[in-house]
Amino acid sequence: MKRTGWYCTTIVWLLACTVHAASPSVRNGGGEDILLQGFHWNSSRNTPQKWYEVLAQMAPTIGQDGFTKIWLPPAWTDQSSWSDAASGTSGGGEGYFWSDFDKNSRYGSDSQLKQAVAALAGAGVQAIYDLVPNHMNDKLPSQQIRFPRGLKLWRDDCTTPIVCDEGDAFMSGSADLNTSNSEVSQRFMQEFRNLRDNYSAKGLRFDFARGYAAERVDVWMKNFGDQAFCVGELWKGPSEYPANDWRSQASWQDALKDWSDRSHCSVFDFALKERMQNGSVAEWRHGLNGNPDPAWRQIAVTFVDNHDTGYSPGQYGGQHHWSLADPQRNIAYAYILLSPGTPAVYWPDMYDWGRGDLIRELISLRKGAGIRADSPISFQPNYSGLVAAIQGSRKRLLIALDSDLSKVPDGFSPALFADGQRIRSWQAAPASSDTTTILHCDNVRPGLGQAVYAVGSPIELGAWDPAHAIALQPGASNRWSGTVVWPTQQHIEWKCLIRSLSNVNEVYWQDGLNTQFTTGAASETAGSF
Ligand code: 7SA
Ligand code: CA
Repeated sequence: MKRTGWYCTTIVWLLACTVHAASPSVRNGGGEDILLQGFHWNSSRNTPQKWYEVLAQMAPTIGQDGFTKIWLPPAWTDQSSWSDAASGTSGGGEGYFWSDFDKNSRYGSDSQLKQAVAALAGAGVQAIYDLVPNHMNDKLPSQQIRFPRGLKLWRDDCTTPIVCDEGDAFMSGSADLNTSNSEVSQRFMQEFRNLRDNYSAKGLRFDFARGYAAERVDVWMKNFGDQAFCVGELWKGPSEYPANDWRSQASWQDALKDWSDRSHCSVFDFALKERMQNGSVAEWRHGLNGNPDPAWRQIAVTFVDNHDTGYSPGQYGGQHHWSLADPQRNIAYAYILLSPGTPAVYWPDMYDWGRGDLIRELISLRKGAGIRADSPISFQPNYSGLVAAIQGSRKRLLIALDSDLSKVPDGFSPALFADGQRIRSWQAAPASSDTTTILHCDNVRPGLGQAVYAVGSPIELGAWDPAHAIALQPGASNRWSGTVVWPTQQHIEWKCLIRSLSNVNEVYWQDGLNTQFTTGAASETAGSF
């Protein structure tokens, strides 16, 4: 008996180990998704059709356009209405001030929701539900049924100095629920499973993620489906953290990665959004999706605008808290659809404002090249605008947005040109992983007002365009050096160049043959004047 017991214990132990599959590094859907935000701020006011009817009707188109997931508006009924004298706006009913889990909402009836989701599933588009666990309408008696007062189910059920909340308050906080309360958490998990089992929820969006603990989201996802897709809306800039919080001194990217590491969910790339709003096109490289580390790129859900930041068709033009200027929208969609991260397209850009053709072409180019959320991207700072090479599994893409790039390296053929040449892209055979090489130019003596550069066949060396050669740094005994990261096993040719600092066209070439080099074959290569 003893031995059997021992075997049994061992087997149980083994099963337990295998059954408890390790949490995924991040629940980002696998990295091949293209998301559609399936609503805008005024969709709940759509007439004559209810919004869910529009979605059911559009389902085949949405699938053919290449979307794999759709972010639905909050399904829980929202009977609120508010008006703001200051801004002269009013609203309510959009789902973010919900009062019950009842799915009969201003977007349509429970059965219309099910019909829409079934039609979308039939078109190969998975439903992502928008959840608002931070708060609910605290003004309606109906909420007393599920969340009675005085039982520490609400933020302000606890007195000072601490409130019953594990995150920020929505506005005054009187509507905040106490997500750390097991009663509240259980009710939410029961409803999340209901969405999964009866409403085909294949993934979740966590609204106002600043309002509760990231760890809570991980608990909820383990309960909903440990491998399912989830994305958090953490819209909180460094200046909004308390001075004693490390994130007040960190970057937008750092705070987003920290939240993702604790929730194991992807995050809307507000770091990229902030650069799109406040930086030049060249600075869009500083989004989470452009991070050198694939573990950072793969958690990003990139977007140009959403129902808060952007305009919306209909009353007041929506909310437009932080809208990207119209002339920048096409190149912004080119960037998010041809670069790492999981791109999310805002409904009106696709179906109301005439960008659908461009977006369809960009989606098909992305898919043809096999670009994924974690794909490598290398930015070429020696050009104006944004020039980058993205390594897809099937093609290597070269993109030039608002750039002065004029010479294209051998091996690249034209892919997509649009928006009056502001968007240009080429594609080449897929390249293998990157390698780092040190380039040296020896025996070189630049004059006053001159410097030393390397110019050569690959894009990293300006495709033989002296104006886009890369600058080298002076070292000992007339040696100038620089480092380049590029795909390995590439045959390249290059030369040293002396160029005037004030006139890119005043150049002195290293004479003789080009230096030939196969990247990765050695860690450095040298030319000499
Ligand atoms: O300003 C934009 C950016 O400019 C840049 O230059 C700045 C950025 O930092 C800066 O660098 O971004 C800031 O502003 C954002 C927008 O406010 C902030 C961001 O943190 C901040 O950095 O984003 C916050 O607000 C968004 C709307 C949230 C973000 O998660 C949050 O971080 N988005 C989501 C959350 C909600 C709420 O669930 C939704 O809000 C969004 O659609 C969703 O995407 O009984 C309670 C109560 C009382 O406490 C109030 O006093 C009373 O007035 C109720 C009443 N409140 C009403 C509100 O006044 C009214 O506006 C409420 C019941 O209804 C409305 O609230 C709407 C909200 O306006 C709307 O955006 C809410 C509920 O219907 O639904 C939406
Ligand atoms: Ca809260």
